[in-house]
Amino acid sequence: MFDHLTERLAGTFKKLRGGSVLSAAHVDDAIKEIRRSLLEADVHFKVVRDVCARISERAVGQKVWDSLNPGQQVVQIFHDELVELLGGKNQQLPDFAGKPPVVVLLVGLQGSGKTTFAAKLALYLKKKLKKSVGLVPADCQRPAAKTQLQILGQRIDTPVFDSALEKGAVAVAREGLAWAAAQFQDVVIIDTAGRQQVDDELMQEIQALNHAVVPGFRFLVVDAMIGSQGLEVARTFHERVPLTGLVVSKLDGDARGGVALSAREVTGVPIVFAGVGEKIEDLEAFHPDRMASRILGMGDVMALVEKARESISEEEAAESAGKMMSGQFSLEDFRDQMKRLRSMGPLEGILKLMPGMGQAMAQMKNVDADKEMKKVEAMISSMTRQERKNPDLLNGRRRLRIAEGSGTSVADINRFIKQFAEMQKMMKQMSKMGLAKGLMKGGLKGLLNR
Ligand SMILES: Nc1nc2c(ncn2[C@@H]2O[C@H](COP(=O)(O)OP(=O)(O)OP(=O)(O)O)[C@@H](O)[C@H]2O)c(=O)[nH]1
Ligand SMILES: [Mg+2]
Repeated sequence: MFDHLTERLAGTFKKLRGGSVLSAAHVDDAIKEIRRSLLEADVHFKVVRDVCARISERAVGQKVWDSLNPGQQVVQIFHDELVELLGGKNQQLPDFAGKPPVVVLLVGLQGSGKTTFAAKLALYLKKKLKKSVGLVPADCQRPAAKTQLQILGQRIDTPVFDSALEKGAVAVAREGLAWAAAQFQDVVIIDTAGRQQVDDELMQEIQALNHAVVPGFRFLVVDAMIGSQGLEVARTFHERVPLTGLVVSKLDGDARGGVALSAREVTGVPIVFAGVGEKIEDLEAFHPDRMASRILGMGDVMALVEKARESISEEEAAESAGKMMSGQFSLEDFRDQMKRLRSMGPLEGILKLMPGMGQAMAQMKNVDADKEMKKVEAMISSMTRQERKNPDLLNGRRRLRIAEGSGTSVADINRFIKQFAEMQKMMKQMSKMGLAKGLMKGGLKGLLNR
């Protein structure tokens, strides 16, 4: 998601340089690209207009900070603006507290991922919040929906109400609520029917449901692929049943996910969860900060750390993330990291998360990444310890020796060293932009201990 935007912005900001005050020309140049990219990412044009206006207002006339060039500064401003737009830095997940059973009503268009999310949420509530959960199929349009939920419920060992679908959604929901209360469940999740488009009949049904069961939480599930029409969908649902949260599903796909920005902006309610796959475990808390960083081509360092945590020890993960962020990442660290990466699974997915790699990947489309990695490993292994610590030592003679030792060419080595230097630079920039501080200040530790 957002990959194209990332590439586009990286290109633009490379062009922006110099000057001690941000000029309107600097900013305009960047904004033009940002506008185009956001539109291409399916962000609704009104949202695009607003955010671009906000950025230029904040940016023009600002003094360029000592450590940043104008391009980076516009990125920083845009980053902050995007984080705000997506919900701010300190967004918290709902606690699902209240007088039991707390009712969660799920609404959304057909195929948006409601039923899947019902099961995902149930699993999350059970595992993370230690709640007892009941599922109520109230989709009376499509009888198969009940079976679908029953199968999912069985898989996560969660009771599913045996709805009498012929009675209609409102009666089913009422009975389901009574059933959950009788079983002393903490939370009851009601899965509703979808429609291909927002139509009045559907809206009346969910309004009636809303009155009948008085949900504490009303979530709209939107498919990341819906495009800019997502804005209207979100607006309409929100007008009929005031939403308390948004869930964006299918963020694992190719969709650029601009709908996240649009729906959030038009409803003002937080995006709480992200669906990232078809499996019941594929649910994540929505992180505005992460998403914004990703948009700006900084890579998704947090996700990388999380992924790393699964396959390496916590100390190792913390250490290498710390080094990365402080810009003291040596070739030796890089080689160690690569070995670990290879044990983590499909390389492409991992590389996408690394700062600056989005662009590199685009150039690498036809390259066998695993073969390349082995080559790089061989190169690093043929260097002396000192060379690995300080690549500046690598003069022509040394490069020739390494090429011979690793079965590669001097050109290969030159290219790799250049790429590595760029990666290091990118990491340093990221840490300057404050990302490192936030990460190290508890963020990382908290993440690792979760
Ligand atoms: N890749 C991916 N697929 C998803 C995700 N969430 C749901 N799906 C798939 O999307 C399709 C529709 O999901 P459902 O949960 O049945 O959607 P729904 O909103 O309940 O659909 P209706 O009940 O027909 O309105 C299914 O094939 C799901 O496996 C996700 O986060 N990622
Ligand atoms: Mg369904």
